[in-house]
Amino acid sequence: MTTRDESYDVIVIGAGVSGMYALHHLRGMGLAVRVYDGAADVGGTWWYNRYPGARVDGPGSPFYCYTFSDELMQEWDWEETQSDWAAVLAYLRHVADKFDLRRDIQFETWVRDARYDEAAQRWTVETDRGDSATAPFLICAVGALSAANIPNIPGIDEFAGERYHTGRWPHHPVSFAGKRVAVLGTGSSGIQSIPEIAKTAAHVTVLQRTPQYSAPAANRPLAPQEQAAARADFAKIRATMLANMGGFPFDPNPRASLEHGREQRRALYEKLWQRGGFRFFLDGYNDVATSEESNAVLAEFFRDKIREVVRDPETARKLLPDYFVMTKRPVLDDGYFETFNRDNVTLVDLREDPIERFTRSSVVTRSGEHPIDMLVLATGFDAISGSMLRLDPRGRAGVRLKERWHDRFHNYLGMMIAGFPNLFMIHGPGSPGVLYNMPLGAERQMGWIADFISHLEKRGVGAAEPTTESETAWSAEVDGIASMTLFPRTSSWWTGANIEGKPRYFSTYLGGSMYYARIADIAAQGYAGFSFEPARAGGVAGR
Ligand code: N01
Repeated sequence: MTTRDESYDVIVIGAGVSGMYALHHLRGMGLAVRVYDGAADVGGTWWYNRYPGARVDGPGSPFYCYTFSDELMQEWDWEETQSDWAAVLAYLRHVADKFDLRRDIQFETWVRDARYDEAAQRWTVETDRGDSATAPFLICAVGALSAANIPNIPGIDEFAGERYHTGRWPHHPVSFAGKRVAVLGTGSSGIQSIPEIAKTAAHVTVLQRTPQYSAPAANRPLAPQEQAAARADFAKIRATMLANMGGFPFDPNPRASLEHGREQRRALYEKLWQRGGFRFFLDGYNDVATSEESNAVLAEFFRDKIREVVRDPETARKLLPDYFVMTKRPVLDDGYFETFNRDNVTLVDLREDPIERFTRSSVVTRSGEHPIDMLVLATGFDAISGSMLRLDPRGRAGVRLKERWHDRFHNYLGMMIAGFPNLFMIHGPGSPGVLYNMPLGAERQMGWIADFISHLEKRGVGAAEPTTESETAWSAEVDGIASMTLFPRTSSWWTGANIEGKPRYFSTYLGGSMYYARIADIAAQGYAGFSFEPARAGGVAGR
């Protein structure tokens, strides 16, 4: 075990998409940066989520990537429209090689403590390897979907068969052949993995608490001319991405549902369904997430599709969702509903037939016992705030983040927290995070953070943090935007409903690209809403 005690300008926690970019950007400013990550290599979420069927399930390649380097864009070939985890990880490894990132990243190292020293105006982190390091700035690139949710169900730890969580999938091959597998959870991860598992398993028992609106992923090879067109036009495409609400390369959809009658709407949905992909959710009508009536037409369209595909009417009935479409994270699938027509797949609706307990070799629901050899937990994450709370940094006066966030994830601009000076979050609560193109969002937030650090350096500021008043105003803005939509009205991981005891509110900034105009404006006002403390010794970066 190595023991070091070192000082840097910036410490970054996490070497996923955000942390890798943070390192590259800060290094370009001449700052000394140390990155820590618990995994053995770069990739973050893509390092861990390697379950069968794991693919990009948003608007896909070639736009789920960094945009900061034209050379990178020109040289990397994507093979499919919905890249699988291995392809995304290969890309991220290439980025690490190209920009020589690994020399400043310490892998297989878990940061177990981060605390602020008010006198020194520095953060100190301690790792499970016995290292400690200090820096005036701490950037938490800890992932919005990183802290696995392991349900607390009686007997679950007594189950003696193989057990895997999709977000912690093992690196050794997992065989389903001849096995009776139960999959708990039907979010994106469950819906991507169930059809794959069913191909070879002896039997799959799908344990569903909430049915999903899932659209065809329509993954296909990316034609060389599509890739070439994206490269040739990348500057223009990037400008479109920056302007788009979700950070994607499309123009805004101007069509409101009022323009069309019910049958016309269904005809448009049918056309979009045949094309498939994430744009199914975006290219119909722009008021689906705000108008109950518009939403209801799309919901019924989905339910009809499920009834058409699933042959057993009782199974189809259990698969019909009954909440507003899009108010849980939209899901894409490759033959999910068709899987229920296989003889080796059974659906258990946990709302009618709840789990009572696990035994060494089975899951017992109210209606009886289901013998199983393997349990796949596709139960998601303590999302958005969970990985920050797992880190649980200590700010001024040793106050823990868990105390500060016991009722709400108080923050300003989704990046900073009162009482935790010079600590920045990427994709934290209060930012567009999970509702924005995440690599692009990481670049844009990091650009703002870097400018802020330069500003502090130039002015001899030692500690900067938001005022609690500006946090309150930001909370009101986040809530105000969410309340104009149907999103907060559904129980989802977006609202914290999947984790017992978690504050229940829609914590993501739903204004999309508007957010970047807001934070630029705050910067232009001389960083309004922050309080500043002069540097005590050696300047802010201690250099
Ligand atoms: O997790 P989820 P996920 N008893 O929280 C159920 C992104 N992603 O890993 O809906 C019974 O969505 C839970 O039920 P309910 C994407 O943003 C991206 O699938 O809470 N059931 C739900 O069905 C996605 O949205 C990609 O009632 C329990 C499921 O488990 C996000 O990650 C791929 C339960 C969890 O679904 C999370 O997706 C995959 C319990 N105690 C994911 N606890 C790509 O782009 C939970 N559930 C590649």
